[in-house]
Amino acid sequence: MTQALKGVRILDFTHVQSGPTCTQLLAWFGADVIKVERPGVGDITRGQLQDIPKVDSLYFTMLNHNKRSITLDTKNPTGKEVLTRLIEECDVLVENFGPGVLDRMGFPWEKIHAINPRMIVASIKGFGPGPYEDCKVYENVAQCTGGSASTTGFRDGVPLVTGAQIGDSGTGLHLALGIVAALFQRTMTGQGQKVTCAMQDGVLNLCRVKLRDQQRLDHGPLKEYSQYGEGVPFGDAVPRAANDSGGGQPGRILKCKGWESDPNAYIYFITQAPVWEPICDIIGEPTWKSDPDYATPAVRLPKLNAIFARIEQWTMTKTKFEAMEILNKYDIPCGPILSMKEIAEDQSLRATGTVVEVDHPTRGKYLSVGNPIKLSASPTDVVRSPLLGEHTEEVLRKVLNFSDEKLAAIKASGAIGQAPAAAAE
Ligand code: CAO
Repeated sequence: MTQALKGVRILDFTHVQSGPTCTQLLAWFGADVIKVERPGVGDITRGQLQDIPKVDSLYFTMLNHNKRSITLDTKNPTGKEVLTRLIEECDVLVENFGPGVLDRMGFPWEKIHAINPRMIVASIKGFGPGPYEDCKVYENVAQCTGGSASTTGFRDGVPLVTGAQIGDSGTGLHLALGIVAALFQRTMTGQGQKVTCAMQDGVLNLCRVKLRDQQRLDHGPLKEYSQYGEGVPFGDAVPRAANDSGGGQPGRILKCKGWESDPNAYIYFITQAPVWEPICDIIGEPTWKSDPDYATPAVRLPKLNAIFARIEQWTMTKTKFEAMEILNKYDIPCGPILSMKEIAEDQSLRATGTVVEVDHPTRGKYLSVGNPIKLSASPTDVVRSPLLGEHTEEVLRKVLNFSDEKLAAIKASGAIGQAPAAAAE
């Protein structure tokens, strides 16, 4: 079986998290991803958050599977020649450098387009054109500027960032879609194009329901938010709504049996209108089915706190898994709060390849997230991340067809640094 992006060659100038997320996805769909790293240094994450001395960090390995690594100093004149040849041979250049870096390197879009008119140049920046376009950005900055932080947390507390990396991995995912769209368009036009995605824009795209609520505020209070039932007036901006679903189907995180000692003994419970009657039966309030004060979604909205408190009396008598099993029999949408430990041990996630065990020559075995997007005719086999410069010679010989003499001259120029680390497999 072949893979969806087989034959597509990616020149990968990404680093840290946002860009590598994108190119890892492309590699998982079968693209040949050639990651370019600075000789002797590499992606900064190789050495960050190291849990084992001198071994590529999990931060790096978990974002760079299925890629090849070459070392190349693109500020070195010979390095620029090699880069020019790589641009000729590749289909897509992906980068998430700080603003202006590619231009300073001597490879603005116009030049790349002139070298290879079919090349797609895909970039992540913190902000799009405007007052902040020159700013460097990391995950939490994007969460704050994209609307997520102001709407996350408790009403009386400070804004909160979320553990889901919506700024980095979220934007990488957006960029990957832009790249495949541009590749598809190229099949008809024969031309490359620029693909850009700003982290602020990516986060906002994921926070669109809050922009929806911002506009609904102009027409009255947000009745799905618990503060409505509490009689707390709304201000002029969407408030933080804690664990309220805030949507058409009210939901909350509720305690389950064992919550006193287990920080994750909770369940998310949604009171979807079509299953209101079974909910009433299960929690022991059958009269709520016909009681005009409870029978319709609209009359329940001001009483959400009291309703969820009553449901919680029931969930506290069950473990989160028992509650899930009972509720699902009646199609009541709910989900246990799963810890990372529980997810790591979940055999069904292993079976689907969503969680994979990978072997690495210097690290040994570790767990990673596999491809969350499953294509029936393009399976993903997760391959360990490359060592720094592991494929430099291989790429220069086989992709660029450089001779021994040419390779020796490049080595002598210092453009590819020291001899690449050998894989001890
Ligand atoms: N050879 C020679 N030089 C190289 C090179 C190579 N192979 N690869 C990179 N470099 C140089 C660049 O030319 C640049 O040098 P100059 O500043 O002199 O032009 C430098 O290394 C990289 O600069 P940078 O601004 O990208 O890196 P940084 O560590 O200062 O900033 C970051 C990191 C992430 C804040 C910045 O890249 C950024 O804002 N990126 C866009 C937004 C983004 O993706 N953020 C998410 C990161 S994940 O949390």
